[in-house]
Amino acid sequence: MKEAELHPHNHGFRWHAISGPFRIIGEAQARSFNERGYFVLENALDRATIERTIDAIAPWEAKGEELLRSQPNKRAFIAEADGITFTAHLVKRAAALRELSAAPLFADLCHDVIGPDVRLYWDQAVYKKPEYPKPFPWHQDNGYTYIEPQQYLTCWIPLTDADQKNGCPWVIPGGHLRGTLKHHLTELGWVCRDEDGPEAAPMPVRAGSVLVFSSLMPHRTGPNLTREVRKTYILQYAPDGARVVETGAPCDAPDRQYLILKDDTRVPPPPL
Ligand SMILES: O=C(O)CCC(=O)C(=O)O
Repeated sequence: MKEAELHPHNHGFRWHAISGPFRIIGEAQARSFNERGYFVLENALDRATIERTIDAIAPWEAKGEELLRSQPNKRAFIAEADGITFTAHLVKRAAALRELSAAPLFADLCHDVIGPDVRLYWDQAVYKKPEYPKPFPWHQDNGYTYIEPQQYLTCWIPLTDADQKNGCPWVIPGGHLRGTLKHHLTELGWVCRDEDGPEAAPMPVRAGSVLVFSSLMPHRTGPNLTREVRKTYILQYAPDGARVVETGAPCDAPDRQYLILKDDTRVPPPPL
């Protein structure tokens, strides 16, 4: 396959390798993050936390679905009623999610992968509805809103077991190393790669485990061919000082992009 073109904002990118001492990850996970762009944190969340997270998301996701139904073609940007919903900025609405975003687990991950000063950058639930046949196409998270530094952290937290039948992620190991790639916009989302190619690998992840990957790791998710909703909650963290390149805006909205770590010390989230 032809080498992908770089994003026009991406000049002179060099991968910043993570190194210890670590608080929560092991050497093998660090190596995987550096070489492949991702790792799995197994059994990181207990059942009660997952149930609490699902319950906190439910009313907002339902409202979003209802709103989509009232839109032309039941769509808004890349969301589709009875297909795929994106419910963003839930930390502004649900105390349980605010707590989760700043829990020691994620603060420790931020220390190991970004540190010493880190903010929550983005949060959203992504629900794939039963028998939704469309994939979510290959992209890098920094291909949506280009921020600098390009290298930030995505935690893909399945709330239901995710596998190839219901739309688990697929990854391109090593695809993070050249920085942000050129993307083009389609009806299904921004796209940096049209075909899987031989290196594409499915990443089934069970509820309770977390798929941790770089904002630069190309990934896609498959269709949901089952009769159940595939549920995931995504938390992204960026170094304090990160900015949106096109506007220069700092990623520090006080109500949702609060500090998680300051001088390597965990910061409790501001109250709702
Ligand atoms: O969870 C999904 O199906 C896709 C979500 C995703 O890749 C993203 O929000 O960047």
